Formats: sequence, C-alpha cells, structure tokens
Amino acid sequence: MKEPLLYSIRMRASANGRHLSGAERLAERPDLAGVARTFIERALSKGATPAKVVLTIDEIEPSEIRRVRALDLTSLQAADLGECREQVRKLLADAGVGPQAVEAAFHNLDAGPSQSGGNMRGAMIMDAATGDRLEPDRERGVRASRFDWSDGAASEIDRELGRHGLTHFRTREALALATKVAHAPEMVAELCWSDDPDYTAGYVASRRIGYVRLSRLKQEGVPTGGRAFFVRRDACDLEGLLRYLQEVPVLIAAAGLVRPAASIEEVSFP
Ligand code: WAQ
Ligand code: MG
Repeated sequence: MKEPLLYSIRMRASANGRHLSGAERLAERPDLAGVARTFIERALSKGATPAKVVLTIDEIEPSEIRRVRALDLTSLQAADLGECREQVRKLLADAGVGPQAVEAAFHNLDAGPSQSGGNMRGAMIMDAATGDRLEPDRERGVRASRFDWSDGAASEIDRELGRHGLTHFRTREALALATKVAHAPEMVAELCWSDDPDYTAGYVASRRIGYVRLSRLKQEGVPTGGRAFFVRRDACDLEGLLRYLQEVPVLIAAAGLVRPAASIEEVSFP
C-alpha cells in the first residue's frame, strides 16, 4: 500500500517582532485546511492581536520519516512551587545536568530567555555542564518542528491521558515535542514550562526518565516561560542537532505509558 503524503504545517504569530504563539503538526493533504483553521484560531485566542501570522506548509519526504514510541509520562505530586522546583533539581542532576546549568535555566525561564527580555519563539540549547547558551540565535531560540502523533497513537494517547484527567491540548503537544527532542543523540534532558500566564505546569524529560510532569513550576499570572535543551557539548554536532530538531520528520507511532500521580519517593526510573 502506498503511504499517504504528509505535510509539515507550522504557525507563528507575532506583534512588534515579539513572539506570541506558535504550533506545528504533520498532516495529510485532506486535513491541512482544518489544521490551518485551528492554528489561526489559536493565533487569535485569548484576545491576542498579532500583527503578523505566518503559516508554512512543506511537503515531507516519506523516506526521511523516523518512527518512535512516545516517552512514558509520570506525574509527580508536590505541595507547592518550591517543592516542584526541588524535584526538578533532583531529576536534572540525576540526568547529568550540572547545578550551574540548572540554575542558569531557572534564571532564564523566569526572566524570559530572549536576549532582549521576554519569551523566545524557540528553545535555548544549553551546555549541560556549564549552562552556556549554544543556540545560534538568542533572540528567537531554536524551534523544534516536524513531529506529530500518528492517527493510531493519537487516539491511544488521548484515551490514556484522559483516564488520568490530563485532557489539556498542551500536555499532548508537549509530550510529542519532548519525545522528538529526547531522541536527539546528544540530548541530556529538557526542562520546560509554558509562557501562558494561566498555565503553571511543566516537565523534565529525557529518554531514560521519560516525561516527568510537575503541576507548578511558576506562580500563576507570570507571563514568561520557555524550554531548555541540555546537551553534552563535547559530543554535540550543533549543525546536526539543529537539522534534526528543525527538519527531520518524527512520527510518534505508539503511545507510551501514562502512570498515576505519585510522590518522587514512590517512583523509580530505570
Ligand atoms: N520548539 C522549541 N521551543 C518551543 C517550541 C518548539 N516547537 N514551542 C514552544 N517553545 C518554547 C517557546 O520559547 C515558548 O515560549 C515556550 O517553549 C513555551 O511554549 O500539561 O504549553 O507552547 O504536561 O507555552 C508544558 C506542560 C506546557 C504541559 C508547555 O509551552 C503539560 C507549553 P508553550
Ligand atoms: Mg505559548
């Protein structure tokens, strides 16, 4: 059977050169118009007034598609923001991220990681030992794209996330992004929380520990957030990493496990 042709579809909305929102999917031709509509609705949601919305559609070369299984998801229980951040420190230290890099990431995500202050469109790439910023453009960061759930894996993960009350679209999208990012060979771990002032959850992810979700990584109402991709600098082919993140299509062909919420003492990672 001939496989249907896939397209990468991306949206970014900005005002006065500042990033407002973005999204990326892989879609078959008959679904492109529907996805485009959802993206435009998102660009205009919450009363946002973008000055510019860019939609980009690119054909995907079928032979380039990599198929992976989604990271397993673990939700950690914690009393408050301070405890959630302590758990992040612990998880990142276990993954091999140095304390200096962890604190640099917190500082940048709290302040807004863009060079001019505020949020970036993409992620920081940080040396996992020192926290040095390695992304070529510190104003915009690096945007991972060309990843999505296959139809089968999408219904599987929606069912699993739904059983645990994780029905927000952000969780499903972040799990897909984290899965692609974690499969880069030089990746040590990722740290993320949203720039949406109303959304305080975030995660730490790596191939080994999977996607570890924390309910509170910032105070309610804070408009900054972002992503830090921690890499092994000595093993890092930066050009290759950028190409992988931005261009190599990754289709998530199977869902991972979704575990019930537990305290950090109760969970064990491989
Ligand atoms: N590639 C790299 N960085 C990105 C991308 C991308 N495709 N998309 C967003 N970012 C960066 C960018 O700096 C944004 O400002 C920041 O991340 C936050 O993006 O319930 O919703 O879309 O388990 O606001 C995490 C918890 C939610 C989800 C993350 O991110 C859960 C989220 P947002
Ligand atoms: Mg956002």
